[in-house]
Amino acid sequence: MRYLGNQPAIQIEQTFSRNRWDFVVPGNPTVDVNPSAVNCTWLNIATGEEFICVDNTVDGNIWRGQTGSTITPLSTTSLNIINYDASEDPTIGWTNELGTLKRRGTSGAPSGGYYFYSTDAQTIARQTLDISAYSFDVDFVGAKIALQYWYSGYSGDNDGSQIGVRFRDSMQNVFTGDSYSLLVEDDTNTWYQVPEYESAIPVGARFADILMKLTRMDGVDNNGYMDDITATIKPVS
Ligand SMILES: [Ca+2]
Ligand SMILES: [Ca+2]
Ligand SMILES: [Ca+2]
Repeated sequence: MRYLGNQPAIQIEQTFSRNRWDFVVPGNPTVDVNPSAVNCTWLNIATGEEFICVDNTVDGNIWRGQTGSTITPLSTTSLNIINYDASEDPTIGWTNELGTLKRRGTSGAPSGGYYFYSTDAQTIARQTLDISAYSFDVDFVGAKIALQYWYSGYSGDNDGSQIGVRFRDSMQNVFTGDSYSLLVEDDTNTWYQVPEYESAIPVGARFADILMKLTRMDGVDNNGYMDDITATIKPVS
């Protein structure tokens, strides 16, 4: 490259004039930039993409990029977990990773006629959810997954249950380890809903493995009863 006088400096001055953009940053805007007015502009100097603020609601501002991308507050979205078909068959939608997931009928289940249990020392069953629809939020804004379920147990033992998650990339390659909620168990033959177990979704994640984990501590049956598992995508706040 040849440098003639101060031409390169002038060129940079003209290209990245701060009179033209309100924000000049090597990255995309986020929903908590909180510009003073709509129509504030943003230049991502890493990609060259320009953005304009179309809504400056505090911590919920919306930006539109020149390539059509939109940075907007992620609304909470429930994912479809296939665990309650008409028969609540544990072989539908779930893949055993350890042991064998089974069902047991009871009038006391939180919903339907059955809940999950097993007869193994430990059972882990997986259901893989496609979260690629949230890739923009996952990669540029920040998103988390919240898992919840109902649990119960047998009064004569300490068997318990956990809900977990691991993430996969676009090729379904696993690229994070498993993480689980704390083990819970019941001695009153009552059904309780666990608090939501939240996990940040790492950049690049396109699939989430939802993991049911039942652990036997006593007896022959694995009485870490589980039912009504839900998964929700939420914005990181
Ligand atoms: Ca049920
Ligand atoms: Ca118990
Ligand atoms: Ca048991």
